[in-house]
Amino acid sequence: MQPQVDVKNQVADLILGELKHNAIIQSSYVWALDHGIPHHTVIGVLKSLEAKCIASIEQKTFIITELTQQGLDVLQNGSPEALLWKQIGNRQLSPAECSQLLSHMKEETVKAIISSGIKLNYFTVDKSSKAISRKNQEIVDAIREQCQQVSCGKQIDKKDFDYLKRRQYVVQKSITEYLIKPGDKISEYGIAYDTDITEEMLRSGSWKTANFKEYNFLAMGSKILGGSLHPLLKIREEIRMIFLTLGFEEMPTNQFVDSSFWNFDALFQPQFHPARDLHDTFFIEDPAETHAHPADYVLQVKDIHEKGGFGSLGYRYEWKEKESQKNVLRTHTTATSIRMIYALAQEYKKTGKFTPKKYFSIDRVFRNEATDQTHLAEFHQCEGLIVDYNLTLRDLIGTLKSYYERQGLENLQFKPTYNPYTEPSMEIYAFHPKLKKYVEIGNSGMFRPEVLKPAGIPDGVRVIAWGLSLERPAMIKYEVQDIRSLIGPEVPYDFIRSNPICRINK
Ligand code: FB9
Repeated sequence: MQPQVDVKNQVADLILGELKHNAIIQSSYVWALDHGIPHHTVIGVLKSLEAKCIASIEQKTFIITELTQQGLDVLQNGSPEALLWKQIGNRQLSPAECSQLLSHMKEETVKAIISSGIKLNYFTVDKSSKAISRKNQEIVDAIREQCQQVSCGKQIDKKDFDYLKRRQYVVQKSITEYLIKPGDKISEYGIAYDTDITEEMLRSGSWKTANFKEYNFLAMGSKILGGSLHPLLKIREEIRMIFLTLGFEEMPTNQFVDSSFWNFDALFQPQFHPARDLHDTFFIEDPAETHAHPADYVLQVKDIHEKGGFGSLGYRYEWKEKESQKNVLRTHTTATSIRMIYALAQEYKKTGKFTPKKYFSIDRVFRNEATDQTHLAEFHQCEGLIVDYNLTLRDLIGTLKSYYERQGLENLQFKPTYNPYTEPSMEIYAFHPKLKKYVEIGNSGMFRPEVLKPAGIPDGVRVIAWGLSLERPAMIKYEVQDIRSLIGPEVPYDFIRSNPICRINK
């Protein structure tokens, strides 16, 4: 194994040799690929050459698209739909037999593959027996062909590309690279200077002919680096202070895994809602289920979904307790909000006294979404809620004005929207002075009786709530275009070290 110093010197020699002839290297990333040297090694050498003014570098960012391991499997073996089509042959198989053929996959995944294969005209389903068979004796594996095109760097239709991203066959990465030019002192590279006068030099007198590097009185001392707060943590502290100043109590949200009961069912989100699908939610394999839910609450929730009540018609479908027991990575901190609301109702049941409350939470939530410039599979949700008697939409709007003005946002505009657990629901907009345009700054609503009544909240008590993220304000505040330059393994250290303190209302 060659010592690191030798490798770095060799890389430096190669780079400077090229600079002395071509005067510029456009892309450190391409140069590293052409020379078979890890890009991070080249960057390390460039930083060292830049510090000595031997090279001058300019940072650039670009996006590359690659196949994931699943995408490479599809490229090698074909899409799951095409594999199932091959294995079915001329038989008619039940969904359970198809699951056996794809036994390494989860039941939900096989279901999704069958439905996708039907859409692609690979399969046909017998209406009475539900048996699955081939629709055509020949098929074109379109998903595999699209993966092939992506792997060759070819553009494909955006709709197809987004579908490959949703299936997690392709991933886009933001690459930070450097344009390299000769530095002011490139001519000094390679000259061996004596930098210290040693005892041996003084005794032997060799100091008289030594080649000392001239003393640079203007040299800055090496930067003393202390710790730096990540911009998200700065924004989080600002938002936390706003809630605390407004008299809100922080909820205990340190629970990333929750049951579907708390994350969806107790919030009146029907079990057939697409957001509960595998493509939108991360399901936990182990432990896969939670069974400890309050029995009477489960019955109340079952009833409200199936038959309605309290003036609601419900969704009139067969609600399955098994579905509510599946563990998920929570998709919103509202899973904790409903737990807090339920606890208040339990306290009321015990004491006959209801205590109004103001709660907030700021914590990570997870959604099985394709990542792109503005979305990751996880983000931070900030949520505020007030539980009190006779709250109205006017109280919600007034509370939102009090909250957002502390974020420097005024003249709020509201647009009706839909949330399964609130009615009415409103998207919130404000004119952003820096961006000079209206920006969506959150979502809000009044909790429905179908959520509050099964939880045991007494008549007359209502809940108003709203939510926003940390990432969006942080991206606007720190002028970040790509969210992957704000969070994740590709965030440059300098970005974290150099960003200013955060005054969220400035
Ligand atoms: O944060 C968002 N926008 C925002 C917020 C502050 C801000 O400050 C600037 C410095 C001045 C700027 C922008 N949004 C919510 C709106 C959009 O960015 C949206 O496209 C993305 N949303 C996220 C969810 O996306 C999957 C932001 C996130 C979000 C959305 C809704 C809620 C929470 C977070 C909620 C809720 C809710 C509703 C009713 C009851 C309880 C909770």
